[in-house]
Amino acid sequence: MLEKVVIANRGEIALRILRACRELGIKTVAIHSEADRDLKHVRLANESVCIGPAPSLQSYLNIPAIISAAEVTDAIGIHPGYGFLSENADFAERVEDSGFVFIGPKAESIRIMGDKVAAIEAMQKAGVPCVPGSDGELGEDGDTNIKIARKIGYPIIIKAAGGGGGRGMRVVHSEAALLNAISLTKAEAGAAFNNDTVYMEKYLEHPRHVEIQVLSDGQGNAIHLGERDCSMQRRNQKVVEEAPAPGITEEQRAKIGSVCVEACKLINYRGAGTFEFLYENGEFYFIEMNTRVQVEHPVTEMVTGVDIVKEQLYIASGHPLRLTQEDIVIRGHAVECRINAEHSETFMPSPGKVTAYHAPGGPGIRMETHLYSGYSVPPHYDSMIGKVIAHGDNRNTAIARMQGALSEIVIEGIDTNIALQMDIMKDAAFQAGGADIHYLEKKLGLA
Ligand code: MV4
Repeated sequence: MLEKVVIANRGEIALRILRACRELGIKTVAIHSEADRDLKHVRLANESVCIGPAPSLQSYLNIPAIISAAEVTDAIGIHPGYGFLSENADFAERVEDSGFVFIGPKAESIRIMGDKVAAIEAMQKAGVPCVPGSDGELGEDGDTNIKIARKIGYPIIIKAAGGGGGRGMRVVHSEAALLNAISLTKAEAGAAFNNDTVYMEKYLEHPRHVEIQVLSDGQGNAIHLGERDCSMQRRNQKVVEEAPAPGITEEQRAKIGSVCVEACKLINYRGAGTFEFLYENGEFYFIEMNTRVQVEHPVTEMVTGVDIVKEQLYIASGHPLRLTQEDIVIRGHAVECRINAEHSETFMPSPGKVTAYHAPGGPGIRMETHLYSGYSVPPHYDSMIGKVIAHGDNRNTAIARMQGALSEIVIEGIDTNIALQMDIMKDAAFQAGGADIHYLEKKLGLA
């Protein structure tokens, strides 16, 4: 097992990683920016290293500073968490080249999955169902692209190969708009990702976002931990996630799960990963693979009893997978509400001093946050300050427990989205289950 790990992240996920390391007897090094000296995990870590000023580019994205921190503390591994450098193949490569263990996939896997055209090609080869599309990048010839779009059928969506997470996409409803849309999307992709490669897919108009969690040891063993429904989102930011996905049957779960497991074995994937699907009319369509632990991993942990971060650490230390597919049984239902420091109407970030904080509790309630009374939320980073997760024997119990937990939380001194979360929990469409990815934006009047 890894003796000492650098936690190359901040906030709630840094605390989550620290807790998993602590449980395994792994020493922890908290790297932090000058603005994050007072983060909870920095106080709890065995060692801490200030790696630079507040701006992310000079701290959490500063590769030499992070690797230097690992050197001066004589660490063995580096855990990137999510966001920041977690899906940066160059970082993974430089970590490994510097003699440290990158707690995640091999750089090559990150690189392939970061190129959405290569990712889709790899998945098609592995028999993973994908969205009907251009089967590769679009060329320069307009007539060819018009023919491809005709074959797919409008509406289509043009996507940047270097994009993902909603960046660099454009929906096209008619042939007349196609060629201009392609050149616009290419120009935007070139500017944003330094890669103007684009591809085309059939645009699914009312899909749900259902994703499959996998664990794969890179030694031939892989399992899936079921699915999560992440359709409650606003501007490509997930707001509520849940497991299992309402309405997905055991048979569907076993089928799509085993397809993802076989794909992991084929590409020799190492670590935790998530296959992102659009789900519409009973069918799954692969769109992207995430090569990191995700914000919403706790809902899967609550229904399977698996500690995903601990499994990441075991896999990174070279252990073959400790779990078999037979070990994975989905029990009950879990819902996660993300808690953001944001204004309830404008959604503008609301940093500042938390003058009072009281955690929720009770059966099935889990609060993942680095907040404490007196902590000041800095303005430099993402506005998510925590997640409430509620587990119950069934979905209704999980929701009822979530409503209770949301009513107990006290966060004074800053604005939060707790009122919005309460509103969603009592929304009829949410309670019915199976709302599509556009539902919340329509409810908020953004569509
Ligand atoms: C799509 C789609 C509809 N049809 N692809 C958004 C981010 C990235 N995960 C891909 N996304 C989408 N791809 C096809 N062919 C709709 C979306 C989409 C979306 C997907 C999942 C969750 C939220 C979303 C919000 C807007 C658009």
